[in-house]
Amino acid sequence: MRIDAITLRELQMPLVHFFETSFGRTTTRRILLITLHADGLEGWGECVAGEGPFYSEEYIDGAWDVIARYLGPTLLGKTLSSGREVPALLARVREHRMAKAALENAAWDAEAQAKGVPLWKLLGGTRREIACGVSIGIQDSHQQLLEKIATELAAGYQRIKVKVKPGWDVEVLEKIRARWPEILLSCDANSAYTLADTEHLQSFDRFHLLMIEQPLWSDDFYFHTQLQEQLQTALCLDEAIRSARDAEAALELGSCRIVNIKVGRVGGFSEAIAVHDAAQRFNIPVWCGGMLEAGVGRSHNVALSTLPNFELPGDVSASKRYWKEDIIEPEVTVSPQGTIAVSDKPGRGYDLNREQIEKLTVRKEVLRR
Ligand code: OSB
Ligand code: MG
Repeated sequence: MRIDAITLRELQMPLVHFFETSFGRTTTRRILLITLHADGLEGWGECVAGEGPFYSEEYIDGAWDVIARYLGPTLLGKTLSSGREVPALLARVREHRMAKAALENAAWDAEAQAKGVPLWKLLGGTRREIACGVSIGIQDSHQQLLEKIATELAAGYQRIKVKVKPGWDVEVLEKIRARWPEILLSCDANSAYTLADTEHLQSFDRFHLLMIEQPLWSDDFYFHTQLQEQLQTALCLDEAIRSARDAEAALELGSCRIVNIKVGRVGGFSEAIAVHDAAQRFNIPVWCGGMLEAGVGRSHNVALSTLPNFELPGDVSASKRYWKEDIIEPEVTVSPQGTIAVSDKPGRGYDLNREQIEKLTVRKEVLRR
């Protein structure tokens, strides 16, 4: 595949319901979509960077800039036989993993179409359906949160994850457990605590959570090890794991017992597969995280989740939980058993809703040699 042109677009997509974490509230997503034009094929990728540099240092305007100035021009005119070749080509640029992932994943998307195979099989997937959980943000009231949980359980989701932060944690978990003593329940702090909160976090043990996700600093392994040693509950790292090397360091240190994989956070499918494999060597289960993706990113998450070590329900859920209308056709749907079935169609398995994409596009740039 010779890369003839790269299109960048920004879509503005209002969320059906705001999403709040310990670092802030999102009401409208700004989605950066990439199209690689190669041999008459179109590979699509979605950059999962946030609107601001709060989850990590990346954000959409920065990603757009580094793609338009550096990463895109590096790929233009190159002939690729596989998405696997992209990381080496982009390696001269440090970090900017979410920006790189959007390009690399678009190349895999095109490769799957060119080879006439489903993307999930190309990635090494083995599952025909994936297990789904939901991530529920901080709400305006406890009542509102409990109602949301009831709705998602009724829809069949297999695991509930709630966002926590100091002041929105123990009381919330107490109320959830009082109503649903047996459900698979976890919480995600997005780095809202410090080691001074160890005793407070130990008090979460009584809720029998599946895991506590990223309680401490976003760049830390060492202090998570100290915390893990003092907790019964398993820790899971999200933000801190940016590569397979990070996963190996964290697992060797004992910083966590579960790993969240986000393909954007680790820089693309090649590295996501390497993180998956590293965790598997340590007998550590992984699950697929989400970044409030629109349909392109969501379909890529579905494909990744079919790899064998994705043993726990992920945060990849139905399009309609986020969007009035998604940008793919069909939208991602979840069965009453809380699963998403994967398609045998070549490529990502979901067509683009081009009319919807055009309608939502607020900015567009085409890179050519
Ligand atoms: O930490 O997993 C996270 C959303 C934005 C940024 C960080 C996170 C999240 C989620 C939402 O938890 C997962 C989803 O439903 O896409
Ligand atoms: Mg998280």
